Amino acid sequence: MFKLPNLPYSFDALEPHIDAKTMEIHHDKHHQTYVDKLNEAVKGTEFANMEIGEVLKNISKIPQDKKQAVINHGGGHANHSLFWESMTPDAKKKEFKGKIAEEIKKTFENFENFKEQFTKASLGIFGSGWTWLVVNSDGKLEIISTKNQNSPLMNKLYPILGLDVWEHAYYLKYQNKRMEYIKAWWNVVNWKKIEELFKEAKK
Ligand code: MN3
Repeated sequence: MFKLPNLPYSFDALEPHIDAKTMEIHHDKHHQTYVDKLNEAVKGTEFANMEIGEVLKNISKIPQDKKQAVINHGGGHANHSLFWESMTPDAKKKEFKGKIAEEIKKTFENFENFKEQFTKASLGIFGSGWTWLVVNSDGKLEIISTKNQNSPLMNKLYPILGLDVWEHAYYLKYQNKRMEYIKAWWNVVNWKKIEELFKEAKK
């Protein structure tokens, strides 16, 4: 059975950038619902005992009547698990450096360019979805967007940074101002974690 992971910090830890009430509802209610519905969908199947990443990589093997539920709720579970980990109240101590910084500069020329492209992709999503920094099958970095809770893992892309642009992620504090939310979010990105995930992805 899949379980809701604990937040690695308190609900108010990302204030003022992300408010405590949003974090509480987002983690305890939204993410919990993805976990519950995923468990419902895979109950009694071999997929119930797999890692969520493995389930999503093998999405084509999921029986047709359960497939969309696993895409939605399995994706929701995987995406949010990464989202919590990729933010930190100690962003200043976990700044942009190391191998991932080198690779981003190599791919996007400089950090500002990368940020601009990532932000543009996030603003360009119509409706609900995510923007990702992924490592592709050639080991190269790419910025992509996905709709709803579709996980990059279903397309053999390994996500190392993800931004949730569903309104539930920001509406309480930022209402319709997605740009303000994105700007604030950059202040809490955990580059140390992204570096770890990048090294894992390269293996
Ligand atoms: Mn969300």
